[in-house]
Amino acid sequence: MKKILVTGAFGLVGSDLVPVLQKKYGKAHVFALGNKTITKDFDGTLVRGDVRAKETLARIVKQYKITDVYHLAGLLSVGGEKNPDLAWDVNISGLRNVLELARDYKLKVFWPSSIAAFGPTTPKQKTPQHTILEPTTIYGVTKLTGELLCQYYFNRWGVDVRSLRYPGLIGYQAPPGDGTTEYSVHIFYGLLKDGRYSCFLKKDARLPMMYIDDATRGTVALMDAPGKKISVRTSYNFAAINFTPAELVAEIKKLYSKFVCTYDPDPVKQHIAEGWPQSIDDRVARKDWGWKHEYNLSKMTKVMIAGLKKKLNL
Ligand code: AKB
Repeated sequence: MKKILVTGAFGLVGSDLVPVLQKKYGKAHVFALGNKTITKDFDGTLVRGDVRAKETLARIVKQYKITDVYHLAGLLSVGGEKNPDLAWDVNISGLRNVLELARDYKLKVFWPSSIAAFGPTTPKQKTPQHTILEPTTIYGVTKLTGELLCQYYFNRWGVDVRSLRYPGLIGYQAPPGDGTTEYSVHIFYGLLKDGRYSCFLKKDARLPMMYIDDATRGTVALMDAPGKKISVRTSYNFAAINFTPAELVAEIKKLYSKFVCTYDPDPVKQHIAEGWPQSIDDRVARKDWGWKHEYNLSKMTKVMIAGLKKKLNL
């Protein structure tokens, strides 16, 4: 039976992925690694540690007989620009530690890359799987480096590591992280708490996005796929929807006509957004292991509002 370690278990992806894995494999088989942020009433097996501490990770792997790692811990684009050294250390040293342990203990690994691995020289529309990768943020540099490390550990040591280039992910279980696409989560808090929101991107900043349930389903499907179906060992393009802040506002206004959104673009965040693709061609993932998204803009907006209302007791 699998024994699964999830690092970054209390972040945006982990908060939704851990319950999915607990349901599939049983609570006793899923170990949630937290460092600073740990959800108060977490229902499951909590282990504490920092992904930069290889010895701690090795102890956990041995003690709990871990077979699979979902290595989600990492800084995002905006947080990375605030502290590039920390971004490199957590995102790269952490990943190397996991890959080394995966080689030594024959672990299967999932690691998320991001649309941030692309850059201003990448084709912006329907960005192909294999294309120009010249990221300009430290976060993007760590994602591109990480993709190549994953491929290297697969080719050189046979480590079964699989990866997805996550677009902007939208969910309500965890508070929004320090990223660029995260305006699409903050906006729902603004809507429900104040009836208004001041957006840090321009109204026409189109970006690839995905509802979190699609992301967790796709992540588990990739990990479940037979190895012979995996043709990409850097990271798969992975897409669902794309929209601009104005389009999201229009969708929200269908349900809350009085909602007010103003625009006060932050130069750093807007610059990051302008360096990323607007839409992604993920046909390779669809062909290789049957990826298919389920949430469009309207469905995502409705579940976000209902879910966040419940979470905030409104
Ligand atoms: C960010 O905006 O930094 C992240 C991402 C797209 O990887 N959400």
